[in-house]
Amino acid sequence: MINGGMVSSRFIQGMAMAIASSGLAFAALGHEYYAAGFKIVHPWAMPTAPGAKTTVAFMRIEEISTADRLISARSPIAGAIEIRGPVPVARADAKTSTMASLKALELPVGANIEMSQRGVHLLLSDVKGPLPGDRSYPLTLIFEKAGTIETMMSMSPY
Ligand SMILES: [Cu+2]
Repeated sequence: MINGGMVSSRFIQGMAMAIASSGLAFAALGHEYYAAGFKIVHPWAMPTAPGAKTTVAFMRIEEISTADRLISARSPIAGAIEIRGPVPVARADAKTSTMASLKALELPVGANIEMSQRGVHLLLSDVKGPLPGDRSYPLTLIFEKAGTIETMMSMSPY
């Protein structure tokens, strides 16, 4: 909550959405993990239906005080995890981008990274599913400097 307005409004929006979708008068706050040089907030993945082989995972990375790079991820529920993100495509008529596998996600000092479907996210393939929405699974994140961070990925955006 160090960023005042922006975080607060997102927080309130998140709370409102959680209350609207659950019918409950409270919401679980995002779980957090502290690494040397940054904080990881609420790793989560889309629940999957039976038969689905892929899903996507997201998190926020905040309070970055030491530049680092997310270089890989793994989980017992997925055969492989790729870091995906938009990369620019050179075209004569327009600037556009396409989704591609990234070697790493850069964590610049001072940045607040929010993974998203259209931005950077994790793509889990060969998923050992179905993955219902009321569970959590291990997600190991490997950073160049901070090393290996063990997290739990909830199957819910809240
Ligand atoms: Cu959480």
